[in-house]
Amino acid sequence: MKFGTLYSYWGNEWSCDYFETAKKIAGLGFDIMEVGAGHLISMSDDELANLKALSKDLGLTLTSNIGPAKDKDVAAVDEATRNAGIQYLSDIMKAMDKLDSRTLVGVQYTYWPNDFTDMDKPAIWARGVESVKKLGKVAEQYNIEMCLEVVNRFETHIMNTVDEANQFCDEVDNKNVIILLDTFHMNIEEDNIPAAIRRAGSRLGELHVGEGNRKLPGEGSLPWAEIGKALRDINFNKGIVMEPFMLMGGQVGKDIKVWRDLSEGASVEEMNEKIAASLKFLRKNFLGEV
Ligand SMILES: [Mn+2]
Repeated sequence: MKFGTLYSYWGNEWSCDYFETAKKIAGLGFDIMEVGAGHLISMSDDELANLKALSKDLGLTLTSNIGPAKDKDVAAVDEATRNAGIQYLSDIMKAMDKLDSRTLVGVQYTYWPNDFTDMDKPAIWARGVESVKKLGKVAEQYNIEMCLEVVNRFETHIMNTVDEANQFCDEVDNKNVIILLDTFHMNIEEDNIPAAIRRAGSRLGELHVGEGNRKLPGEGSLPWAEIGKALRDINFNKGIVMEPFMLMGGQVGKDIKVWRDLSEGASVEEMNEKIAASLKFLRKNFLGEV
């Protein structure tokens, strides 16, 4: 298993200096930096090549995370919107190839967050499957795994459980289209988190980790030792990526709905200490040392 974090831990906007952040993340002992996939298409070929080179030097793997906006919804009723979504995600995968980022995660089967104005789930689902079939071909071409993220009921009505994700992937039927599970979302929707991980099995392409309130693993009450046991049972050897959201304000605070300071006034040094302690905690639990 490799361990990583989303780039946005230290800020409250969906942006950062990836070069500085990569050094910080590697310095804390992580193996993976998860970047905002949407940022990649506005980076020049030189920037992508430089970030690729830096990440190789640091020993960091880069994964890419996307929740497309409504005007790029691959499951939209409107064909032009669906095509715009397919084009957008294809452009992202092209940029990921230049960066040598081989894992695309997020709500790629529709848009995020959903506003629940269209409640025809079967029709949205069917259009999503058709579009993701096309995207799967692009993913194959670039040797990328698309990991469809299962999110909770407040963010989408399309895919809330691992069983729905397995069904969706069965219908897409492409080995490059697999699943991302996230402990924060599973805590809301699944009966049993370790059992859900076992049901994803070899289709689990990445795991997002965070407590039920999106604080760092180890700061809450999710069953981390049992989650680690389930991961070892399925021989999981891919990315475990933290998505901690503790700071108020900005677009992140608004999108994630952080209405109080979950960091409890932590300084940058204390933020670094907290995430390093969480990484140590996760390695211990997931690698079976407890
Ligand atoms: Mn997530």
